[in-house]
Amino acid sequence: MSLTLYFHPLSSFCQKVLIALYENGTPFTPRMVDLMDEKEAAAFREIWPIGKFPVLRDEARGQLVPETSVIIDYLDRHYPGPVRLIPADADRTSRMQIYDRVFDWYVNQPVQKVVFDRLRPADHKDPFGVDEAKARLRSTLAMIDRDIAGKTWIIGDDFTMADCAAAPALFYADKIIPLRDEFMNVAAYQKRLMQRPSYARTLKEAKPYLKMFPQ
Ligand SMILES: N[C@@H](CCC(=O)N[C@@H](CS)C(=O)NCC(=O)O)C(=O)O
Repeated sequence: MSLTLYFHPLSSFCQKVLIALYENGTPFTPRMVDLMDEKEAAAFREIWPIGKFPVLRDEARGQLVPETSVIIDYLDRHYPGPVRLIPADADRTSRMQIYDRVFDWYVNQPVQKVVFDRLRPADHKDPFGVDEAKARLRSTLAMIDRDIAGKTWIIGDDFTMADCAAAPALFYADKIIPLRDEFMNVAAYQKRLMQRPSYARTLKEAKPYLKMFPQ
């Protein structure tokens, strides 16, 4: 098999790419990496010195592809399937890209800040940074709540890369700011995402690891 994905099932960014792969039934070899294990983390840094996953290796084309949005774009170009996650129309692509970044940087990133702070030693906590992250998350969710009203997926009727980014980001955001309490439209969107077979499968595979999520 040409494609290998370095990933962990619990990681929201890795889930974004798994959804894309499952949407199109793209064959790949899953290579699980435990970044908590020093040896595995060091070996992974030999492959990608930035040390963040997921990373896709394509033996057939001799390419190493890091960064979720780049990976999904790469898959769309070189391993296209029935579901085109990058719209053909340039204006729709721009809207999709905006939301892809919104979910990565203004939902997923603040969620990571809050979650990773829970793992820090007691004398290295960053309560100010956590409050900032929660404020950022809340204002972003308010914007999404307005924008998703009346739509099925984030840019309309078609499921795109931005929805791949949204699914895990909102799943974890809900654990920090319960969506149904404040953001009804986002909560309904998140429910649709959970029912999407590609994400339902991703979540099922993550389930055995969910106990590692710091509450
Ligand atoms: N911009 C990156 C973000 C990837 C990312 O933050 N991955 C997390 C896991 S969800 C990670 O590798 N964290 C480990 C670390 O920061 O050392 C992408 O889109 O691929």
